[in-house]
Amino acid sequence: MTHNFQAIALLLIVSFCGLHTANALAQEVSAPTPVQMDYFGITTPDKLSAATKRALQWKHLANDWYIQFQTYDLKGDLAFESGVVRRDPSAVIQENGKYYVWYSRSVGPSQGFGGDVEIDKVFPWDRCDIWYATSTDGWTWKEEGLAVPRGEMGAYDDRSVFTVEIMKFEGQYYLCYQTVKSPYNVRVKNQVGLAWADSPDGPWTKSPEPILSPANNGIWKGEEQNRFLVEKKGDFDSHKVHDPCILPFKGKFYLYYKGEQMGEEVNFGGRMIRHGVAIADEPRGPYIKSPYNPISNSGHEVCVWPYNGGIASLITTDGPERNTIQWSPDGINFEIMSHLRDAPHAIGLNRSADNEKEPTEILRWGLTHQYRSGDYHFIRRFSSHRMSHHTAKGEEAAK
Ligand code: AAL
Repeated sequence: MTHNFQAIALLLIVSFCGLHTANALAQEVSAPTPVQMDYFGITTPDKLSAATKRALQWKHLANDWYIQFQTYDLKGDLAFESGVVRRDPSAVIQENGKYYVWYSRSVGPSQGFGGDVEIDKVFPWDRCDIWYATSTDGWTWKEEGLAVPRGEMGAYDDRSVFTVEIMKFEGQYYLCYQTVKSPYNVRVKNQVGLAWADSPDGPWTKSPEPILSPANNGIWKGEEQNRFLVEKKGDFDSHKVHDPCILPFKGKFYLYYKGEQMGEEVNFGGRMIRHGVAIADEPRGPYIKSPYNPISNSGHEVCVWPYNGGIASLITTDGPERNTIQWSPDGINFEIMSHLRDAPHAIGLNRSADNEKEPTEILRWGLTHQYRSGDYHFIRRFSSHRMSHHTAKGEEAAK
């Protein structure tokens, strides 16, 4: 008797939920037009699967933002070198008849956070300095040496300077990069520093203070070195501001960055990483964070470029919108323009490209990094090509 009652109750609940869901979905889409039926290959217009209902709501995305990537080894000093970490290449700029790139460089293996963080190297990007290299063809690189070293003991950048980007503006060169102050424990806050020079070969003058810091409104729970224990998470960038990239835009300077939050969570099968922007009237700042932050709900390393009066952004690695290219008319409100199969990480764009030629021209080639092991990372080259149709081998010739 009890069992019967439970079974009937369950049946009622299930059928109510089923009906409710089916009705809700049915109300969301109107009947497909004959053109839609042909395009989506719909057989029975009154029997639409959930996937077909979603497809009927797709925005039409033209194919001119869709690309596929290949990656290659570099030659010369940037080829993989045992015992040396080279990673997070900046954009490539062309000066004095050569390409220039800056990157994070450190030596030796990392020990992680299990030992004494005062002595150990906790990450491959810990105890880094910023080095640079030049090349005439973008394939064979000559390491030129140190560009920006870590600061002196007690400075905001005394532990590591890394993940650098380059901007040239009115004859001046600007490097913006991540900074960490010792001790590098799991709760340490990361900031952004800036250095400037009259020549890409330096000498570089460092800003005495960071130009960007994490939001100060998260609250750690207890004293334990545990970055997941919080009373309050705070803003999307309450823990770290990473991957800075400054673009001149609409008469101002837009500093795009990745935020990490105190008490970071995992969502949509990846880390909960988002991007923000801070805007200044002058290249050296002060940079004021946009009240619209975060400006992405996905992504990892920042990869942004000007296009058609707005800003384009390649979103990789984390979040529901990973592997998309997005575009925004105002540098803040981004819409998805294409979904990609995959994308290289930590891209250094070729800023000497004609970025207005087509949406993804700036991605025809550039630099990226790859992990050889947990300890050693090296810089590689990528290229991309547009794909607007798919043919089998020999299919074109057979026409
Ligand atoms: C990268 C970047 C930042 C992080 C680390 C080095 O992918 O997001 O630079 O700090 O990893």
